[in-house]
Amino acid sequence: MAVVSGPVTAGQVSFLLGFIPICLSWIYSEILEYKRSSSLSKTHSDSNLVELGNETANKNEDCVVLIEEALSRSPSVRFQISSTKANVMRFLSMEETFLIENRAILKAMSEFGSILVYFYLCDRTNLFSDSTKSYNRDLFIFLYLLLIIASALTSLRKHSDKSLFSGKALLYLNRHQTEEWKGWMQVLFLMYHYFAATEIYNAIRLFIASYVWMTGFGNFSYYYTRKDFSFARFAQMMWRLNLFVAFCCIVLNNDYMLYYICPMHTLFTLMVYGTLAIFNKYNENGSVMAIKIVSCFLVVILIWEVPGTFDTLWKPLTFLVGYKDPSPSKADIPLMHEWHFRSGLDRYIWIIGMLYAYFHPTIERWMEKLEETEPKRRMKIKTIIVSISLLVGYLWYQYIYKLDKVSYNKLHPYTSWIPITVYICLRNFTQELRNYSLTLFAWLGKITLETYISQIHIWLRSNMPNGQPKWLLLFIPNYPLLNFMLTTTIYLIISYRIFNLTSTLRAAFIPTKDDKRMMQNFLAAAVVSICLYFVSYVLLHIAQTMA
Ligand SMILES: *[C@@H]1O[C@H](CO)[C@@H](O)[C@H](O)[C@H]1NC(C)=O
Ligand SMILES: *[C@H]1O[C@H](CO)[C@@H](O)[C@H](O)[C@H]1NC(C)=O
Repeated sequence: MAVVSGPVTAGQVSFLLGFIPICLSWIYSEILEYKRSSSLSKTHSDSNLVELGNETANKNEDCVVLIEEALSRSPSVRFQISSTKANVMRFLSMEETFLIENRAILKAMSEFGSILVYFYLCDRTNLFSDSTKSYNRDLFIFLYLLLIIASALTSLRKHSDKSLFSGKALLYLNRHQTEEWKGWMQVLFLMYHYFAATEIYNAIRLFIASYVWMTGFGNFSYYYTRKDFSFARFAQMMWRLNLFVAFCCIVLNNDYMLYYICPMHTLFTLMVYGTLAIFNKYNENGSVMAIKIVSCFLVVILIWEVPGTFDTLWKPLTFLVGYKDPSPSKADIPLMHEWHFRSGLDRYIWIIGMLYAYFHPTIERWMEKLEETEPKRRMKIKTIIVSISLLVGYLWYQYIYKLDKVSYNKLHPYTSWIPITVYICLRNFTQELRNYSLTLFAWLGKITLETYISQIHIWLRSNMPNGQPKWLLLFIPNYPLLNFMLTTTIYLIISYRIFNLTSTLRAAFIPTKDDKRMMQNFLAAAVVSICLYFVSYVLLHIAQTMA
């Protein structure tokens, strides 16, 4: 399949114009640091040894910690005090102390940029080749079971953390469980893409619904208990959800909607945030909460169920949520179709997630009481709950899951809560099941966003701007399984790096308690981007007229 890289865009040129100087100044800062430390070691060799020791110890720690430490340890705390504008000027004038102090940030930015360059090389050039997908049910199930067995043998962990609400033993959907849940769904989701396992389409719809359910559940719990509606917190959340995807869109010249999970989670996160932030003084009041939840349902009904509202409402944002599939068979589909379809499928489930989070303490108390009742009665109650769950699950499977794709999608928004509830009941009906989780899956669950975005370019291949990932990235021709292993390894390592880099850069650019500084950073970023874009635009124009 020939690659269509498309014309060079001003966005891509701006990226390069920003990336190259950052990379060079990082290298320069390392040289400066090297010189400084070697001149230091001549004078005080003893104290330097200690520092070296500290530094190697630090390397194993989280990057965020490293940067924060570096900031507080550095001789000048000027970085925090001096304004963003001053920092930009110091960078532009290549001030040596500034570069040395901010080595770690420059390094993180360079790595982030290099990963994007790697994305481009894999997806939009002929440097590597591609192959077609093929599905074999036997292999698919084999690989999945193999992973489950491997992770059960090596990473089954018992947790003994305390519950957030009661301080007693852990109950009901703790963090380990949600992350593990995300992880095993994500594995199936990714394998579904890799092997084109179209027969599990309905299950994939359900997994996405579960993620959205967790968005409602997790964010509601967070804002309800912490009551932190600060701008900084909000910006951090948006940064986490959208920083990497924004750069992918620029560098690979894609629409935001190609990565539909991101706009979807952003939208529903905003809705949860809005629900709780508006009149947040009254969140403790049960009837206010009831009104809020009912309004959520009404808003969703108004937007998605009343014909025409959706298009009218989103039309001004077409540049953001419009999507045009370049494949010829999809030429007639309206720009807004993808967004309507994707967001519509899970329009209710985030509210269900919020409801579950709201009643979480009640259910937890009830569970505690249940655990304290005498064993016979407890067994009876539990058996009844499990039997009902199994029966409901079976009925759902028989009458809804087995429908074909189109009829299933029609029912999905109204029924996806059923299997999710069944899963939650079964996943933790005994204390043992509750306390254990598979760490390997939980690890994968942490990086779902990154694995979701990266798969399109460095594991699969889309080969053209906005293209769906219909091909596989090929490093080792004629050895599909070895190739699968190699590309998967690189892909997972890179996804994990992106996860870490996003939080490193977040720590550097979004101060937690300084809104004024954050506004300055934001303005500076806007000014720098506009300048870069303008220069790139002019350069491209000149290049075109000369050609
Ligand atoms: C809120 O939802 C987003 C999107 O799913 C998620 O990334 C984030 O971790 C959630 N926040 C909390 C506090 O759970
Ligand atoms: C499922 O487990 C959670 C604890 O993980 C508990 O709170 C919930 O009530 C349990 N459900 C049933 C049906 O036992």
